Amino acid sequence: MVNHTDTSVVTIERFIIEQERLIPHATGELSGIMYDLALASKMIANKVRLAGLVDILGEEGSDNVQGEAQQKLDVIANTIIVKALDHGGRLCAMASEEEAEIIPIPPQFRRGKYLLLFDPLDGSSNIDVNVPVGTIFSVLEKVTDGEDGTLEDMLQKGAAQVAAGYVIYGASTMLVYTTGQGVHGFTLDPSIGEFLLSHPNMRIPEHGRYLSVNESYEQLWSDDVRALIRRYRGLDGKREAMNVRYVGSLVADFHRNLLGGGIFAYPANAKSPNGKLRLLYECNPLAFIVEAAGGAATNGRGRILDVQPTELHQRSPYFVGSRADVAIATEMLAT
Ligand code: P6P
Repeated sequence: MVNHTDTSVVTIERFIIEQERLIPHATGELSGIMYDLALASKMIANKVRLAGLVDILGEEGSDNVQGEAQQKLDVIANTIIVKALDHGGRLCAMASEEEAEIIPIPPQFRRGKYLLLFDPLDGSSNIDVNVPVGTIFSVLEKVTDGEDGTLEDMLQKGAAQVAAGYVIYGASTMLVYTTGQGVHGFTLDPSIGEFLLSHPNMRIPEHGRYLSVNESYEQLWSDDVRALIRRYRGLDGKREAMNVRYVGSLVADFHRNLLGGGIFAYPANAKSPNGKLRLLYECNPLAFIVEAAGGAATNGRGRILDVQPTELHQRSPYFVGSRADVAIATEMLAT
C-alpha cells in the first residue's frame, strides 16, 4: 500500500493503478471497470447538479420494476452507466434497480469475466428538494460456464463481491469504493473534472453517534425491533442515547455514519415483511464497504453478506454501521 501524504494530489486513476499493482495476478479488468464507473459518475453528477435548472424534473411517467414512479434522472443515470460500461470488454452482464431483467452485453462487444449490479440513482425522490442522492454498485465475478452472464452469476452471496462502492451527489460529489484492500474516498474537483483522493483508508468508529431510522413505522414494527430502537435511543438506560439523523436517502445516511459512526436501520415492518432495501445492489455493496472499514451489517438474523440470494430484486431487513451497534441488533433480534 503506497502511503500518500496529506499533500499528495492523487487522482482516482493513479490510485486504481497503484492498487492494481498490489495484486500479483491482476489483469487490469477490474481497474477498467472502476475507471468507467468514475467517468459515469462525473456524467451523472453533471445531470444531478443541473436538475433544478433543466426541465428534467418530475416523473418520467413510467414505473420501474419496483412499481415506483421513475424520476427522469433515474432513467438518465441508468442509461449513462449502461452505455459507459457495456463496450469495455470487462463485463458479461449487468443488473439495475431500474430494469426488471438482466442487462446483456450487446452482441457486437467482447464479454469479460465480471458482472456489475447497481442502483443508478438511489433516493431519487429527494432530487426535487435538493437532498443528496447516490449511485451504489457491486462487482461480482462470473461463476458459470459460457460467455454471457446469467441470473445464477448474479445470485451470489454478498461475500463473493470483488468490489463495491457508492457515489454521493451532495455538497460535493464523492466516490467511495473498496476492492477489499481498505475503503477509499475521492472528491470530485469540478474545476479539473478529476476525482482526487481525499479520504484514504476510511474506518468506521466502533461505537455509533448517529441512529438513522424512519420512526414513523414504529407501530408496524415487531416488539423486538421496537425494543432495539428504544435501546439505540437510550430509552431503556442500557446505552447512551444516539443522535437521530435520517435523511431518507440511503447513501447520504450511510456516508455520514461511515465517517462519524452510527447505525442505519430499515427493519421489516407489517407492510414490508422483508424491509424495503434491495439485497443485491443496495445492502450487499454497502455491507462489503462497511466490513472493509471495520463495521458490520446484518438482516437481524445473521451477517448480510452470508445470505444466499434467490431473486434479482429481493428485499431484506437491514442494519448496517458501527460494529458494536450492529452486534446489539443481532443480539436483540436473532432470538
Ligand atoms: P422511507 C429511497 O427511496 C430509499 O430507497 C433509500 O434511499 C432510503 O434510505 C429509503 O428508501 C427511505 O425509505 O420508507 O424511510 O421513506
